Amino acid sequence: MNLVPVSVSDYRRIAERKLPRFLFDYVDGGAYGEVTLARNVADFAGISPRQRVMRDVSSVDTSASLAGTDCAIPLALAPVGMGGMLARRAEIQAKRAADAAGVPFTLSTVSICSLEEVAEVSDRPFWFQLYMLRDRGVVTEILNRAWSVGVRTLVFTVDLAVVGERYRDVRNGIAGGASTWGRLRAGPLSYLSHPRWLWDVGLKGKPHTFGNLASYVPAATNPTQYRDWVGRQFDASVTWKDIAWLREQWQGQLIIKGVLSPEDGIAAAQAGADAVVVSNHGGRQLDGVASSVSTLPRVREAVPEQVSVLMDGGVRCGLDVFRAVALGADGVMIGRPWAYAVAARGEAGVRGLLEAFAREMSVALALCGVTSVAEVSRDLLILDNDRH
Ligand code: HOC
Repeated sequence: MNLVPVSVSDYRRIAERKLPRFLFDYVDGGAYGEVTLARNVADFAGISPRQRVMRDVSSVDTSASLAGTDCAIPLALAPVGMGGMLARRAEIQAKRAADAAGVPFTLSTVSICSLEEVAEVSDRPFWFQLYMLRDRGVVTEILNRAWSVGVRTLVFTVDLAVVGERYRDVRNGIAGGASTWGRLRAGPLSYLSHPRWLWDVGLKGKPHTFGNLASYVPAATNPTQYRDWVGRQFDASVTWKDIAWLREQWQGQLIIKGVLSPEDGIAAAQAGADAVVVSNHGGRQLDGVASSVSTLPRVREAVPEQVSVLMDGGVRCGLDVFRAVALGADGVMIGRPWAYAVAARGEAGVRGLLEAFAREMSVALALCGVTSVAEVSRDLLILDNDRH
């Protein structure tokens, strides 16, 4: 099939063909029955834009500022764990594409490429995502490393005190038991059935390392050992007091990701967050919870005006970015879309995806009769309880 990808679902289809099953499922899957994963997408589709005509939309500007970073569209690439395995040094490819599109790239704690490697791509700053690890010394050291390579925006994930139960990962053996990695490395047949880059990824035959963690897990010989280490390090005792501690350690912008209730939005603001991300971790944590987009308006209403509100989960096109902004978001983050695109077509795929999002956002503004992001408001939507 020679599909020219134009939409996220196109990139997804190509990614599914190219990636080994366990890796595709890791990205594509959610928790339990994947109810929230589906809801995130479906709830966007239920939001109708209000078309307006004859309003001089000959010049449309999609630019915005997200937590202090100027962006060509109000969108940032979300952190994707093990994202670097989706293509050869995939996080580097995605960072290049994000630079070209003028949007921030967020590197995950559990990335394959390290902070230092990503910083070499360009002078354009990137965002860094961190979890609270039991070893606060490691947290402080990672923060210092991030700062010293130019990161000024920290995305701190708060919805992973424990890892959600993901049936696909359990079935595939990369969670909750037998190790796929061990099986994959076991013999020549399994070697041949997986793409070459998955094995060498520029590391000359060495196993994958989690770039940011390599020095803390020096004896690791395969990714399972990193996952085990990270699993043991997740601190389930963490509370908002720890965020106050973190606030003291980090002088840059602090974005708290994983808020799904107004009360938690308020608590994040009180702990010193500059921004919050309304998120259910892409439906990967507690299945059955509300979609991010349906929760967004209540969180926006609750948190003080000076705290930015972003959202992620279910954003699949530029029109969804428009919908989120109209519901009060300053912008969105996208995870799976860039993961599919980089797996499908590498850097060019992510560039193509981001160009499509920008075009679609621009069309949405124009056909709703406005020419800038600042003019986008709830009035440009028809919601269920509105009279048409
Ligand atoms: C034990 C390591 O955010 C995801 C990521 C990272 C999880 C790391 C688990 O898969 O949702």
